[in-house]
This record gives sequence, C-alpha cells and structure tokens, in this order.
Amino acid sequence: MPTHPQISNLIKQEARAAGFDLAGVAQVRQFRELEYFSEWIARGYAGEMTYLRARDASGHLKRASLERSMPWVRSVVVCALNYNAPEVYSTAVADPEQGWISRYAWGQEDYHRVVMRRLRMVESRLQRACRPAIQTRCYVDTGPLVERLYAKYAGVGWIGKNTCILNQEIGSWLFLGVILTSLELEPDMPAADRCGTCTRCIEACPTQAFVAPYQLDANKCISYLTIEKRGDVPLELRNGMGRQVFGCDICQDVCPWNRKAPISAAEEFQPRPELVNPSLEWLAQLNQEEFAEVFRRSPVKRAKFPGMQRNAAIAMGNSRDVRFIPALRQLASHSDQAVVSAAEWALKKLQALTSSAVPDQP
Ligand code: B12
Ligand code: SF4
Ligand code: SF4
Repeated sequence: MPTHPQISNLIKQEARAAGFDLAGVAQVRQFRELEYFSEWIARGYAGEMTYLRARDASGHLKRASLERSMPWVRSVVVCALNYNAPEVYSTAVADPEQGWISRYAWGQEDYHRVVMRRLRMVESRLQRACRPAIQTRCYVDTGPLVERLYAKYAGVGWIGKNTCILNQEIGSWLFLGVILTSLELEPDMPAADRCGTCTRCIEACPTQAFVAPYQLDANKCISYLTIEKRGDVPLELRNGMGRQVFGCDICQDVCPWNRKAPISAAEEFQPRPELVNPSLEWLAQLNQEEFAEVFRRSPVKRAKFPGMQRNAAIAMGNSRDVRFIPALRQLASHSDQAVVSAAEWALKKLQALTSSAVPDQP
C-alpha cells in the first residue's frame, strides 16, 4: 500500500481527473465552530428543516460531532465543483415580467447526482490503492456533518460572512461533496479568512437574514423560504422576496470574490436558457405534469409544484406589473391554501396600484 502522503496526492490527482476543481483533506476533530452549530439549532435558526436536528440514541445532535456519530472516520476528503455559468447576476436584472431561479439550478442535471458520480470515481480509485481494504462513505448534503466546516479545514476555502465557502481563485459558486474514510491522512492547512472589513453580503440581503456576520437565520432566508418552507410564507417577508422563485443568489452576487469567478467546465451545468431569469407567466401556468417534466432532473423539484406556484404568485405581487392580475385570479382559486394566500396578497398589491393611478384627464 502506498504511504499516506502518496495517497493524499493520489486523491487530489484523482479528484482533478474526475472533474473536481478543488480537493483537500481535513482531520476529524471537535472543531470549535461546531459549538456554533449546536447554538444555531438551539436558537431555532434551522426553521422546519428537522433533518438538521436529528439526534443519536443519547440525545446528541448527529451533525455536531462526526467523532460521535461515525467513530470509524479518521479523515474527510472534501471535493468542490464549480457551477458558475456565463450569465448575468440576479442583481443586474430588472425586467418585472421575469423571476429568478438560483444559479445552482440552471443546469441539465441535479447537482447531487453530478457531484456524487464524481465522488464515486475518486472513492473507487482510493479503494483500489489501499490494501488492506479501508472503509469509505460518500455524501452530498445528507451526511452527519457540516460540510462547509470540513471544507474550511481541508483548505478548500474560508467560510465567508455570508456563511458560504469562498475560494480565493474560484469564488463561491461551488458545490461540495465529501468522502469519509477510515484512513488517517495528512490534513491540509485551513484557508485564511479574506473577508476583511467587507460587509456587502450582509447589507445586500433583502430580508435581513444575517443576525451577525457568519450567522444566518434560515427562517428569514429566501433560499429557505422558496425551497424548504412548506405552507404560508410569513407576511412580513414577502416584500423582501422580490421576484426570487427558487433559491437566492444575492449575498454571493455582491461578493467581490465572485467578480472574476471562472466559468464551470462541467457539461452538466451548461445552463438551460429557459431557466435563466425565467418568465413568471410561464412558471405560473405550468400544470403539475408539465412541472414534473420540466424539472425532472433538476433540484427545483424539491420546492414541489404548489411551492413553485406560491413563489411565482409572490413574485408577481412584487413585480408591480398589473398584467399579472388575470393569472393571479386563477391562482387565487387553487386547491392549496398557501397558493391562495400568496395569490390574494399579490392581487391586493397590484390592485392597489391600479386604484391609486391618476385617471387620464377627459
Ligand atoms: C441547511 C442548508 C441550507 C439552509 C441553511 C443555510 C445555512 N447557512 O446554514 C438554506 C436552505 C438557507 C441553504 C441555502 C443555501 N445553500 Co445550502 N445547505 C444546507 C446544508 C444541507 C446544511 C448546512 C448547515 O449545516 N447549516 C448549519 C449552519 C450552522 O452552518 P453554517 O451556516 O455553515 O455555520 C458554520 C459557520 O458559519 C460557523 N459559524 C456559525 N456561527 C458563527 C459565528 C462566528 C462568530 C464564527 C466565527 C463562525 C460561525 O460555524 C458553523 C459550523 O458549525 C448544506 C450541506 C451540508 N450537509 O453541510 C448545504 C450547503 C451549505 N448549501 C449550499 C448552497 C449552494 C446553498 C445556496 C447558495 C443555494 C441557493 N443559491 O439558494 C444558499 C446559500 C445561502 C447562505 N448564505 O448560506 C452549499 C454551499 C456551497 C458553498 N460554496 O458554501 C452546501 C454545502 C451544499 C453542497 N453540498 O454543496 N442551505
Ligand atoms: S441567500 Fe438571499 S436571503 Fe439568504 S442570506 Fe443570502 S441574500 Fe439573504
Ligand atoms: S461580500 Fe464581503 S463579507 Fe460577504 S462573503 Fe464576500 S468578501 Fe466576505
């Protein structure tokens, strides 16, 4: 079996060969930032994302300690894949008829599959290089760990004030995937924080979701509201949602480290033109079968059909475009209560615009 430094090099080579842009190795430790995770959960910032609150038989939060939840794991290989596309940022578009689907969901295939396929390539190469056999496990999102924290300690990037992983050369349009291994590998150096005195992301957030730098209250985050939150969107947050219908890119669009972000080389992330700044009318009139077909291989399906209609109704209300009134009247007779509530709220906003308009002089 090759020595451990040789294996670390092999992993990085294989990660490159599999199409990843970055890879590094982190040790398993009770990093100080894990206390923030437990605090974050205790304060209710996870909202209705109950899977983040999963506990083991002794009542400990599973994601707060990999040492406890998977004691066989010695090292975490963190791989990152750039998903940036050569298209505008959400902060640069203004057409009231169009909504915004987050950059990460424009591609031809769901990122979970794209990242997992590449992780498996690296994993099988690692398995072949190691005798006696080692234990490994791959995860994209679903493992009992805070991926961004391990990405920091694997040197992939620093955790920015917007809580995203940022790399000095690539920026933050990155997906993460991890390979947990029973092998004790030489860890990389953690990346240094390069946010400095900048606070652009915090100031730009339209719903004031950052309670402090590095701390996000998911309950207020548009990404959470449009993707994870079921039922009604709280009234006080609807105006701030603007025309976002799936996810939100604002705190990354304004980040200076994304100004020169390179374009992804991954074919699977070539953008589908109809999803970039999409027509709100088109989204609102899709029926259930069409929604399922259009988003069959896309992360957008996580929002579910009524969720997308609810989001489109709120976006139309925020558009100030009274031509949406007939479409909203239709949504107001929907069978889903949250869609009705959103459509009635939006109708009120647009109707107020028509009644306050000064009539033409005879
Ligand atoms: C739940 C979740 C969400 C939630 C909550 C987000 C959040 N900030 O926690 C919601 C739905 C809002 C969300 C949104 C997004 N997500 Co998300 N999400 C996750 C998931 C599944 C878990 C994250 C988690 O554990 N959060 C818990 C909190 C506590 O963690 P944290 O904010 O990272 O906190 C750490 C630090 O900030 C620090 N910290 C906390 N407080 C303090 C205080 C101080 C003083 C200091 C110094 C540090 C510090 O310690 C914490 C770790 O213990 C991960 C995948 C995974 N398994 O890890 C993907 C993940 C983080 N998401 C991802 C993406 C792409 C997004 C979006 C960009 C999607 C979009 N465009 O809409 C947005 C970004 C919004 C944002 N600014 O974070 C990527 C991130 C890639 C990157 N470059 O960072 C991940 C890794 C998925 C993946 N596999 O690629 N997401
Ligand atoms: S994703 Fe949007 S709503 Fe969420 S924190 Fe960033 S700017 Fe705020
Ligand atoms: S906008 Fe500024 S503070 Fe926010 S993540 Fe980027 S560099 Fe850091």
